[in-house]
Amino acid sequence: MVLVVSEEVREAIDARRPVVALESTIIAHGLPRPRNLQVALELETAVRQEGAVPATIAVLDGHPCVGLDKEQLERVANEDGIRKLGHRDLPLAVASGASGATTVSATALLAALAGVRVFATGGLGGVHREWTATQDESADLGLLARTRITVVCAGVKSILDVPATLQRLETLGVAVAGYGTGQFPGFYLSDSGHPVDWTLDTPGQVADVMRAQDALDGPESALIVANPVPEDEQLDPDLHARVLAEALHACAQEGVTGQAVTPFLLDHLVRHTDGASLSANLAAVRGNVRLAARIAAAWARG
Ligand code: PSU
Ligand code: MN
Repeated sequence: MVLVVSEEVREAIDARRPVVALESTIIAHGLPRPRNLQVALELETAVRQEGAVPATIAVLDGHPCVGLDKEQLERVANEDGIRKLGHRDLPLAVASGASGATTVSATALLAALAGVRVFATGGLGGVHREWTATQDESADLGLLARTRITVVCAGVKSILDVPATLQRLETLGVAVAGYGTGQFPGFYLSDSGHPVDWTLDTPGQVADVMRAQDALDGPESALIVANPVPEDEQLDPDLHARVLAEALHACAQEGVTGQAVTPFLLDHLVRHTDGASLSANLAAVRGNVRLAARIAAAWARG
């Protein structure tokens, strides 16, 4: 097996103790330095406070690592030229000895291979606006359609076409439930304005759905637990609408495409909201990480 699983994570998996996978693209490409390293450490601490073991995932020198020590986290946060790796990039990075941060798609795949069932992130990738022209749909969606993982997120990034993304998830057969809400969350915003068909209210209920997924023995698809950022920590909706429109305009003007689109838009929002988008993003991720740890505990209790 090419995976390098840290001793702590390996022991927790073997003993069926709760483990939460964390992605690294948000650290390397989604948050500004030096805040990104503090956040990476803070998220790991939050998982531990809830009684679970954090397993941050990245590829270092061609090794897909599940569970990073502090030095490895520092590399992800600070190394210049660290790549952004979707799942399709993994064999290329492994064979060439490259280092890169893993997106939701690559993290979910590596977590599932390692035997980690619960994963927390900020917002999923999805269908971009103007997708009919650009064909830009995050590989996150296709991967979640064929990977048995539970991903806790604050919905999909609001820079995307949210209704088109929800439709794609339906078409792909990926289960989606709001956590404590009948509305799909809007990443920086508590409510995207679009409803969900299912609501779950406790970690135990989420674990029951995971067990039902396994019992049904259907396609190896994921479960998305959409957990809203608390309303008092969300980005002001008017500010969000205004700055997002500017960001999308700037992205088109500068001809940004492909993998660079998401980091460009997130960075634009941080700089033009005086950091308010960063605060909302962090509040969302923190809440997701804590909920994921509680779900992992309910799952481990069997
Ligand atoms: N959530 C965040 N910040 C991020 C991302 C998610 O709060 O930076 C990353 C995730 O790794 C996600 C990726 O998989 O953005 C999507 O990128 P793309 O649209 O290029 O697939
Ligand atoms: Mn994309």
